[in-house]
Amino acid sequence: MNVLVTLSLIFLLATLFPYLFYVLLYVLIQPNPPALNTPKSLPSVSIVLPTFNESSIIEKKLNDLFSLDYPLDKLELVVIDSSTDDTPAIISSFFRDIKTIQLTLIQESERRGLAVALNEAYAAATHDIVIKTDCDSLLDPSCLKKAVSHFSDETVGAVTGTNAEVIGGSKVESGYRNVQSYIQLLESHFDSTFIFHGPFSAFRKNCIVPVTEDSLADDTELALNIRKQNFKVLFDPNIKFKEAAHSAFWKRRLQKDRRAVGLVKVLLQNKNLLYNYGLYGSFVLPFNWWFLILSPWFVLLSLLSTIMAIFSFSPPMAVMALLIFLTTMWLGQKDSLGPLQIFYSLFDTQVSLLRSHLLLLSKKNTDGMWDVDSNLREMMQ
Ligand SMILES: Nc1nc2c(ncn2[C@@H]2O[C@H](COP(=O)(O)OP(=O)(O)OP(=O)(O)O)[C@@H](O)[C@H]2O)c(=O)[nH]1
Ligand SMILES: [Mg+2]
Repeated sequence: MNVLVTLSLIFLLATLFPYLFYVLLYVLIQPNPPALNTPKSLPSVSIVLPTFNESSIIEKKLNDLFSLDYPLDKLELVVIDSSTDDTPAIISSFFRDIKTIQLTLIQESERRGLAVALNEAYAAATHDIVIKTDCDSLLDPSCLKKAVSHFSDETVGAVTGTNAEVIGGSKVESGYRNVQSYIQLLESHFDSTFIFHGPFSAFRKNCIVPVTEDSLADDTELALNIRKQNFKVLFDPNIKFKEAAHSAFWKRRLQKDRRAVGLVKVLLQNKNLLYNYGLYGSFVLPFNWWFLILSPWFVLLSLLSTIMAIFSFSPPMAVMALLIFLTTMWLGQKDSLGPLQIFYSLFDTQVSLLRSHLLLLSKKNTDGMWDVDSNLREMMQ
């Protein structure tokens, strides 16, 4: 067989191997979501909400928090706001006549980035369990009770949930989220999950340590720090939230590539955890290295060697193959690939990861501040 064809197959297999291995493990093990332990009484909870110019959706978010199935007098809302619009005024007026949820509104005189803001908000939270949520997400009313129930187990330090419905209906995002949920359930079954999600993460207050000030994956970094303190950090697919996302290729790059930079940075900064901390360091983290750091290069090498292999047989066929590839990509980002859509979702993830590597290599990653995506806010309305 042609060397290039062989190489192309090897790289393709190397890309798919961790996914196939996880599918096999999933079928063999059939992991269940972590069991819910009903607490004797519901504890008081602090909800941390960072806000930056969210005037278009903040009222919707506050109404969503008031719809949680939880005694509202046991909730404290800590808002850390860096807005230049009237977000804080809307929050103050919302709470003017409402006394059920206790409000702590911290206003920054200038924007210092999300991670810095969150460190301050976590320090201000007064209850033993702290929930972090984003403005541009909606929570299933049951998610707080479910998350709290996991903390009856003294070994649990943090809990996250799943994006069960993509606002705006992006199939690219929902395909990726489905795969991610299977991966996270398996990780949680073995030990702890790696990725934590901004729309809903729950932490044991006395485990919280400040995240790095330019972090672009604050939730994941905090969860990893909690795992380092030998607490389990769980994924429960029954804890559900909704978040908006795009399908269109270039619109997607704004949010997805930044998040990828954040995750890759957390992995690189914590290399020393590999092969420590039980199955977390010997199974969960190595596979995340494969998914997030090795796979994107295998995808690139696989594509290049395939095109070169076809070119070595027939140059016109190589051009044709390239056109077919580009058309498939174009259909994928339009959610029009039918049963093949899932492969495009995975490919899109690998594009983000590869771009994140290039950004990190060129030191062009950001200082922890970004423009809020107004299109996503419109979808949320
Ligand atoms: N206090 C504070 N909040 C921020 C800052 N940047 C973002 N936020 C808030 O943090 C939450 C998450 O920010 P997003 O912009 O939604 O981050 P994302 O979900 O990764 O990206 P997009 O939804 O694509 O914009 C939102 O509630 C924002 O309002 C900041 O610098 N300071
Ligand atoms: Mg967001």
